[in-house]
Amino acid sequence: KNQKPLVLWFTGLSGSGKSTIANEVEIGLKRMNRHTFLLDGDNIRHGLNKDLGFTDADRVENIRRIGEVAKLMADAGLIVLTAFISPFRAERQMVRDMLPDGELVEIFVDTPLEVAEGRDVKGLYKKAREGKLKNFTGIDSPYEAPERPDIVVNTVAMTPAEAADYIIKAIGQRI
Ligand code: GGZ
Repeated sequence: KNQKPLVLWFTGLSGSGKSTIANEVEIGLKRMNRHTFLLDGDNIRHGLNKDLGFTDADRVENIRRIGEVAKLMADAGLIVLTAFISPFRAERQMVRDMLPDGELVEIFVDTPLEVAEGRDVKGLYKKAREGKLKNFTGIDSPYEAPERPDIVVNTVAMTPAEAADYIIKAIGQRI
């Protein structure tokens, strides 16, 4: 059976687990012989979007370009996974509107700020609290949680592997 194109759009705070979970989902989809591509900070913010920082305007442009790239890849038949904070509702809606009906799956990686900040793997929250890093999401830049996400994963109750299984089951009928 031919696979249907799909964009799995992960949104959540820095340190919420988006990249980890998206990686696990990609591994699962590959095991199912699906062709996938994961867009994340490593391949986008260091390349196509290396001219962009973290002002509101730059984040909007970051998400717009990622949406366009995801659309091209979905047009080529891939299952695209994206792992960016994507803090603004309006831009997530813009991406949804860019794509054919039903092609975008918004996945909210619902990790409370206290938990993400408690992990602080890269020490960025600490820097932000000390005022050494400006416009940090959740500290002095907003995160607008999705109101009607297609899928929500609670990373306090679930491991990344469990969250990935849950997501793959939830999209089961659509792939
Ligand atoms: C938020 C920042 C910032 C600021 C650098 N605010 O945990 P990380 O390191 O690996 O993930 C964060 C990443 C966020 O980039 P995105 O492209 O996902 O953001 S957005 O969708 O809002 O455009 C963090 C790092 O970049 N980082 N400065 N000020 N995250």
